[in-house]
Amino acid sequence: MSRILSGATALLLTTAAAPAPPVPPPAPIRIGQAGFETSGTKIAILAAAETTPLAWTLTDARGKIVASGKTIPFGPDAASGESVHRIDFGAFRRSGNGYRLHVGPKASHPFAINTRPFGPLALTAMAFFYQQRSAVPILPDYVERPDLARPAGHPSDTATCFAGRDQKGVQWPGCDYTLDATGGWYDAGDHGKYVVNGGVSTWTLLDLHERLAAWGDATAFADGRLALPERGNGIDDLLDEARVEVGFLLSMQIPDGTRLAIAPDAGRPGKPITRFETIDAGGLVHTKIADETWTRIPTAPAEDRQTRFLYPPSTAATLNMVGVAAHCARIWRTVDPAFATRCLTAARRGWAAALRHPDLLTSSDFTGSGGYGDRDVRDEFSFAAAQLYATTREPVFLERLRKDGIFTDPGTDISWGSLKLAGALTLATLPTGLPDTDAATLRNRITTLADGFVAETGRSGYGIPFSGTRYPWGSNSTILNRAIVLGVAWQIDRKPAYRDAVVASLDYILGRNPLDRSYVTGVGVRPMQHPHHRFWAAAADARFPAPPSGVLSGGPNSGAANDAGPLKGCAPQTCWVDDYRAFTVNEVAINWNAPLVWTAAFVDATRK
Ligand code: 9MR
Repeated sequence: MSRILSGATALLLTTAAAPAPPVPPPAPIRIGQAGFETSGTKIAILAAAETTPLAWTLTDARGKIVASGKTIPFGPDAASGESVHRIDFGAFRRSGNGYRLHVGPKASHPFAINTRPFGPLALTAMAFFYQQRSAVPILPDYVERPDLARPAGHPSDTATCFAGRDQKGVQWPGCDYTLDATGGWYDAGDHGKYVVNGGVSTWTLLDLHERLAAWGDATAFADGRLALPERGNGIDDLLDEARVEVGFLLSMQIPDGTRLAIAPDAGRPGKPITRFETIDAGGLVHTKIADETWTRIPTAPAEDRQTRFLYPPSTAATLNMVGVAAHCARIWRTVDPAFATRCLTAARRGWAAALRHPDLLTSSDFTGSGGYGDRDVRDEFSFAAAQLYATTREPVFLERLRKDGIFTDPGTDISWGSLKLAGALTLATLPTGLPDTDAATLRNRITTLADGFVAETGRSGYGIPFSGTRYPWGSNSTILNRAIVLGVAWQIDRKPAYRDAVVASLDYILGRNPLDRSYVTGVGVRPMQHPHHRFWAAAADARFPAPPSGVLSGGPNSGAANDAGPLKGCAPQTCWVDDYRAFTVNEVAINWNAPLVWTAAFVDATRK
């Protein structure tokens, strides 16, 4: 091992990353650059001011016209800031490469039509997680280029509670214990490890695992499918990877009988922290383990010299761990019963602690790491109760879910801070012991929600299930999380429009957008190349590697329109730049790649 390690270090120091090849100029006809399914939906978008239908042609690799038709004018579209037309060539069903669409002198990039355009994407997007692992060396055998190997970062991530002044000048007292939180995934471009974001990311991957069989592709991530040190252990590779984060989440739980000074007013806007109170903190979960101050780009994980701290426990972090640990308990029951039992014990302990401390909010006032502050933890209670119920079938959790109204309002979107819908998706479609009428109610709510998303594709110029103009930080994940809801709706009643809207979401992410960019590295003709990442930092320092394939950018953030600088006044879908410094639009993160894996695997598994 040490030889491999020093080899990786030497590579890191001596291999100059190849400069990123320039991307070709944008094309006026936008397509999903991963290509189209032979028998699937095929939509391209043309930006053009004309208001009447225009003639389009499709040519094959030899330039021969193989299909033709008329565009469908949409008109002005606020999200893109363009006037657009839709080109629907779904009736053309012949596999091949080098196809192009044309409207007058305008043309698309060349593209492929084949049976499984999204299969490779699911695997390459999943490879992101191995490369985000903390505490283990990233070995050359499991990465696509030798310069992506690196020594282990934070191989012994043991820390005590933050003591000192936060950004608002509050003096935090610290604590008299340490937790060993070694392992897990780094969150994003930074080296923080956050329970809250680990929660939604792990749920997404475990949820995918639980559904693959229902989609007819139980072996999509079977042992050996991913490049992982665990390959050959006889266990599904998706589970091997997810377990890395489950283990981290469990490690952030406070031992029973621990007394801790907490700030009851933390995380409440307009309410400064003026007092601390000592509580029985046993079972609660710390929000994050992270650096005391921000490190620079580039910083290889192994070169991070910052002091790391545990940041205060919160109800939200506790319930994120509870939900995932309960999820773990039912999945690993057959795979590793001892691990499943450990998970269930942690989940129960966490649930009891959250009931004792139901409104311990997260303070976002520390520097060196992200906030993930969340003022409303009702949805985290629903998520945790849903996973606990699905695993144990104990009535107390169902009563809680009823009281919290999951059957009347399961929520509308999934994000790191909104987990009720994630719980509802579990309850609606998995064998959970839920009474039939309740399951039917939930299924109905989910298809109704999906119908609304399909309707939004009709109101969006680029045909995506998101017709708004407020593009939040990480908007690509907002869209892909809607695609998850659509995928589950398809699982419920197989309406083709649901699956088509999932494909539309992926097409948008992969180039069918006004910037004509694939937001996924290594995929398509104009991929993102310069993410905000402390190790994949070739753009900042040629001694560091360029990113691997399969990494999703956070995507357009309409907040950037108000900043002075190149994005000032940008139309929502164009508030993005491929610049490693632009962390509000071009970072990468576990909760963004996870829905990319889910949706790509869904489309691939449900291919005709
Ligand atoms: O994804 C998070 C986004 O919703 C928030 O608006 C933003 C600011 O608080 O933080 C994002 O998460 C970042 C986290 O705080 C630190 N690691 C990188 C994450 C992605 O940018």
